[in-house]
Amino acid sequence: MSKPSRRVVIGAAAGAAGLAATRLIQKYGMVPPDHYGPYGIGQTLTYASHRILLPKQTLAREFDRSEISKVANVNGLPPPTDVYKRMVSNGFADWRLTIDGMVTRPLTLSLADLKSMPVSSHITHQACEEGWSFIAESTGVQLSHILNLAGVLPQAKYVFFFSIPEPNKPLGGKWGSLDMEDAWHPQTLLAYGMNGGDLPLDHGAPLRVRVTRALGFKSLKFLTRIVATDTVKPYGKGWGSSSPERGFSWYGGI
Ligand SMILES: Nc1nc2c(c(=O)[nH]1)N[C@H]1C(S)=C(S)[C@@H](COP(=O)(O)O)O[C@H]1N2
Ligand SMILES: [Mo]
Repeated sequence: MSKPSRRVVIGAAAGAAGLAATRLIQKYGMVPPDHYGPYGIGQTLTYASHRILLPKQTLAREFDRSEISKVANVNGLPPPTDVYKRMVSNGFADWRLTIDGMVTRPLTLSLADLKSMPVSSHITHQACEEGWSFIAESTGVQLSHILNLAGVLPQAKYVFFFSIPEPNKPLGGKWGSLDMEDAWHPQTLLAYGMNGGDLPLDHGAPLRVRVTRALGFKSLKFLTRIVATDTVKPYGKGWGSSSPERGFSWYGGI
């Protein structure tokens, strides 16, 4: 039998080290849902090292009002549906947000309900993986407030978000999820306002999530439903969001 080449030996050693790291990471629940997706071990190492090494609940930098960008780019237009157009034409009076899954008190909230809750806002930087970014003020309700109202069970591991349906999209529209660290993070908002006005249609009206420590794609727009769950499996390919199914990662942390 010929000796295995140097490359094979190094490859095998790296593979074994990767496997050992994966086991350890699995033990501590640090495997991102798209570990088995196109990004594999790389995503696991990024996610696990962020969650292990970075202090919990660090705040993203906040800016001064004078630093708000003159232009805010848009990625992802409103659902091109009659249902959405009708919602727009009556000021989203019929729009509802449902919160269910692993909660003790499922909720159905109107925009007025959300606006009557304690207001939270921040001026932060939002960056898209496509290479542009802007600074904007987001105003809304802390997601943690809603999670407390709904009584999220301690076993929940993820909070899923679903956008208002669009035709011809898997699961009827964009969807995604946050782990509990990002979900409970004090800057994570359910935002209905931007730069002092209502959230513009293009930026996700009537409600979007704003996640300050992640790339823009984690900040799902046009929300309609929030689900607390301990498993990513029932949704799509089980990679935690529609993004890894389109070639992006799940985590997106920066
Ligand atoms: N429903 C929905 N949410 C979405 C998107 C989308 O296409 N549909 N695009 C995402 C991406 S890639 C980015 S960068 C941000 C852009 O937010 P903005 O349009 O307010 O700048 O929204 C995210 N949320
Ligand atoms: Mo993006």
